Amino acid sequence: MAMQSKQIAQPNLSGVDANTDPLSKILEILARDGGVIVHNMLTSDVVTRLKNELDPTTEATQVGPKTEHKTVNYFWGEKTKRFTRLAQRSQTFADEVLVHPILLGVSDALLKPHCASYWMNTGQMMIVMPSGNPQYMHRDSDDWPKMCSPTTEVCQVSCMFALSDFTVENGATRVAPGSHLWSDYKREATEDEITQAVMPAGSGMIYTGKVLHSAGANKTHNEPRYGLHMSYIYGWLTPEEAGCLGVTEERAKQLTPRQQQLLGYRCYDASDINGGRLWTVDYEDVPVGLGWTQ
Ligand SMILES: O=C(O)CCC(=O)C(=O)O
Ligand SMILES: [Fe+2]
Repeated sequence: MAMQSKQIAQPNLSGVDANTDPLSKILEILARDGGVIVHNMLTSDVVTRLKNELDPTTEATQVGPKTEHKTVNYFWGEKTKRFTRLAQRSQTFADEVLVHPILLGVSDALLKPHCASYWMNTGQMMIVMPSGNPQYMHRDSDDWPKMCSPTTEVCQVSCMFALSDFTVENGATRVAPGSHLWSDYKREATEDEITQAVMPAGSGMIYTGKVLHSAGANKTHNEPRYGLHMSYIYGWLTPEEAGCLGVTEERAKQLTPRQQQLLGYRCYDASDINGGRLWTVDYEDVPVGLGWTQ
């Protein structure tokens, strides 16, 4: 009789379908696992348009960090291309990703109870090139240490979109499901607690800022892994990306009020919840202060 190999329980990320599963199911899995794969979030036409519109920047972007910064560069990934300003560079990003109804639905449910409005944290291409090492496991909300502990509310909703198939070999995002619920955030995940967000292009792995994850290793010789990270935070938190500085006023005027608001072309008005009005120009809402006529 063949010897039975030792079975190690593998954690798994659940998968749902954007077209058939309700938001409540996504929220249920997010509460339990901290991450969920949602298939068919983007059609193949949208994926193609995104890649085409971003292609000139992808080509022009160097691999790895651009300047010296010990801690940032450790995080960046020596073989990873990163760039932002996606709403400036791609209409498809502005229309199909920034205001994706499922991401807004999840953000309405998890962020809105704690702020008057939420805005973009960053829209960022994360392209792991062949022979890229794995990134270290982290929680995205560690950007704001006071906001990332076992007892803090979720302050960040993120999605890693696959713009090419994500495979074990090409560096699909590694995730430790359930790590958002740990009582000790200093504890590191063991290998048997980590799974990978293996998914076809067009799927997205929605996760909160409290779950441990990282880019995987790209062990292929010639297959870049195209990831597009999109995230939202409370409107009173400082985002990673200076959204409105990455989008010119001229370009912003072509976008919808909702897109403008998410990018920081609107003030944060908390007067209805006993807060102040932040992010103003001449103490007015941004378009008024800037003298926009539309
Ligand atoms: O590229 C990935 O799969 C994840 C990268 C990541 O987690 C990050 O840069 O915050
Ligand atoms: Fe991350």
